[in-house]
Amino acid sequence: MLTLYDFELAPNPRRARIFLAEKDIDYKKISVNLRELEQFSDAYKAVNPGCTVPTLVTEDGHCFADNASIAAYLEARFPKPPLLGRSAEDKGDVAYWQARIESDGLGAVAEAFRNSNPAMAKRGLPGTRPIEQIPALAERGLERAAAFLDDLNEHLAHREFIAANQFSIADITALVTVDFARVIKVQPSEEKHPHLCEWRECMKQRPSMKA
Ligand SMILES: N[C@@H](CCC(=O)N[C@@H](CS)C(=O)NCC(=O)O)C(=O)O
Repeated sequence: MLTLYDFELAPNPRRARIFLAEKDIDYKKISVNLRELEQFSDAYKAVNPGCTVPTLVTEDGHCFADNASIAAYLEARFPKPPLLGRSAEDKGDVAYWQARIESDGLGAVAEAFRNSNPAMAKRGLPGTRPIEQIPALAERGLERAAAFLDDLNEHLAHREFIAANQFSIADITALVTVDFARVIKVQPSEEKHPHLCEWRECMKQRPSMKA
């Protein structure tokens, strides 16, 4: 059986859990408690030397140490339902939006959170090297995250899904990003972001979102 190294409260493993749930794949979960810094234990370093979650380990011991590789592997092995796009054009569109949401959305929220939260002192970026927080980056992250919500709202004005007129990994990443943005107190409002709020409500109806 596949094994997912996971942490319930963190956004990146949640992306992998939702992806697995959408494909209805059975797997075993092992929790790596980031609050207790278990990602830096020797046992976990042996699994993923980058010390981040999620990591997916296959039945024969192959490790995939981030969401991009996990999604590529699962899509190839379990093609249905397709979450990276169907046609060549759709795959391109999904990849475009996935990259944009990761950098302009999740990247912005992480920038604000990691550069301001006391629990993230000397952990401005994930990994084993100490990286000082930069308060100006926290401010920039807040501005970028707010702009991301505005842009996403505009994008969703005439669309049911983020990319290619179908549910995809881009919706998963966007939903996880918008939910996680609560940690920096940036959330969409009905007045300012009606299309984003409507899309979020639809996404929340999917059973996978509880994974
Ligand atoms: N690019 C990676 C990012 C993984 C990542 O940053 N995970 C965070 C949790 S959301 C982590 O493991 N942080 C460990 C730390 O902060 O030390 C992916 O997409 O999976």
